[in-house]
Amino acid sequence: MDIQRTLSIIKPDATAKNITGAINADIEAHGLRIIAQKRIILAKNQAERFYGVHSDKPFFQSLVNYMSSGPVVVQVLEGENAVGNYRDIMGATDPAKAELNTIRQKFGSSIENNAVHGSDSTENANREISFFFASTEITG
Ligand code: IDP
Ligand code: MG
Repeated sequence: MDIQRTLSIIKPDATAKNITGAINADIEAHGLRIIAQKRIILAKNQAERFYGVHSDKPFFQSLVNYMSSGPVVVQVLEGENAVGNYRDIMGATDPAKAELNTIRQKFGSSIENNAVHGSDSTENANREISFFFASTEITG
């Protein structure tokens, strides 16, 4: 067993559609446990720092504007192989290319407005979890 934690974000397009519960149901149906969760609005400079790795990409400014355009739900997911498992449950970045029944295929609208974020490695998961949560806010 490799029990891991990963950071998930339900993005502004999904909170606008009022589908937080539907996404959470998918997460839980796949055996992941939501062990921390809060609904917040990201400041632009927070979104810039969070996505700093993409600062040289042509879509960076648009991504930052989008991520700070409305509420997001940040959450810590725990379970067997949580990082890779959640990436599988999410589907490809572009909803049009995502596997059937993945969260992005079902709920995403475009390559940018793609409903959810999930950490891409255990190292980034740790960094991203501590970006949003104090250890006292996480109950395993
Ligand atoms: P990921 O979320 O699947 O890990 P990344 O390449 O890390 O994908 O990109 C981060 C986020 O930036 C994506 O989830 C999406 O919201 C946005 N994004 C990625 N590629 C594009 C693009 O080509 N155009 C517009 N937005 C993009
Ligand atoms: Mg990524």
